[in-house]
Amino acid sequence: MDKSFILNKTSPRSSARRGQLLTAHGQVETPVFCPVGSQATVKTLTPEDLKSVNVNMILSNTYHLYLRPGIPVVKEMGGLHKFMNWDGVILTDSGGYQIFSLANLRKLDEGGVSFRSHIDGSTRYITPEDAVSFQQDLGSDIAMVLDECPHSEASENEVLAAMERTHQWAKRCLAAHTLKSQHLFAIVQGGLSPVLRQQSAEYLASLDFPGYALGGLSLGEPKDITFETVRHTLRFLPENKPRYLMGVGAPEDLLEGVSCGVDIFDCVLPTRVARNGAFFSRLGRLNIRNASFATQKGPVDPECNCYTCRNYSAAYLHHLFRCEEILAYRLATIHNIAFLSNLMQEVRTSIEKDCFEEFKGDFLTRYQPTNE
Ligand code: PRF
Repeated sequence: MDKSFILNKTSPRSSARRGQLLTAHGQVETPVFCPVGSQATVKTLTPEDLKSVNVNMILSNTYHLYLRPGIPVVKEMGGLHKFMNWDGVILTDSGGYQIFSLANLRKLDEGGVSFRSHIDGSTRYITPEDAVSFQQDLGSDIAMVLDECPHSEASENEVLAAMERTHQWAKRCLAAHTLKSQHLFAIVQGGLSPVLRQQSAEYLASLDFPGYALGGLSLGEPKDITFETVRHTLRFLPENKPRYLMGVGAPEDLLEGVSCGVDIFDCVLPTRVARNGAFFSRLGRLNIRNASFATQKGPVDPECNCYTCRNYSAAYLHHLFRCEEILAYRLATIHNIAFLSNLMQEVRTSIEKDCFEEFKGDFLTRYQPTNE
């Protein structure tokens, strides 16, 4: 698997790109949104559910699987695809970000990072070489380097130190990586500093990874700064390699990311908000718990053709949520993933037809974003 990406075309009036990701478990049409299955499951959905809404790539998390059930268990079960009965594409995050967001008592040194498990408090130590070896054992199609994502209030010196450590670790990850059927992607850091972002992108580009992620964004900074940073950083990354914006998944942000030239996105947002009763629609998020849905005979989203909207009234979904019935979470998740899958399909078609900018403009005219 030496080539990981075919770039078919770039939009004439923005940087939006249409491409294909090539992996050991098939081809993925880009731009693509990847649902998150941290614990080897996209919460409440089976692989058949995912396929029925045209999802063929998911993200899983090395950090979660390392703590439970443990990497050796997944390896013994024949790898992550077999373990979870998913024969589509799997991208695994390295654990870098999760150690910084979930684990306790982190301590970094040049060698790696020590932390206390958020599950049982046990002390662990992971090196960049471990992160690669774990992902090789999982057998994911795309693996990520171990990185340090500085927190949003970090000083310029802390952001610089995290970037330099991320560069050293990226080099070590690349040297440790031997699995030919897996692509190892680098992660650009550098906070919100244009100088550091350029430096990080140029350094990692010089190491010639098969793909590049933008980390350290969507951590609560204003949206215009996020996308200014994305646009700036992408100028220093190779055209012909896939670009992945980590942790972005609101519909309006996917459109902005695509227009900057991003090919891959992932986020827990659509599945997480579904379990709170928020249904995506072309007008924005609708909360099914709202009393206005109590006797609505039609579907929650009349413009949607997903399994949930074809078969269940808004009134029934409202009832399930009010009773905290388990089916509620599954039906809402199916809808939100179908919504994003359809949105990205329309994005791809519009890029092919040279009308992505019009599509984006029309979508944003109607869509009322939720501020979180
Ligand atoms: N690094 C890694 N995973 C991530 C991030 C990061 O910076 C982010 C930040 N938005 C989400 N997921 N390894």
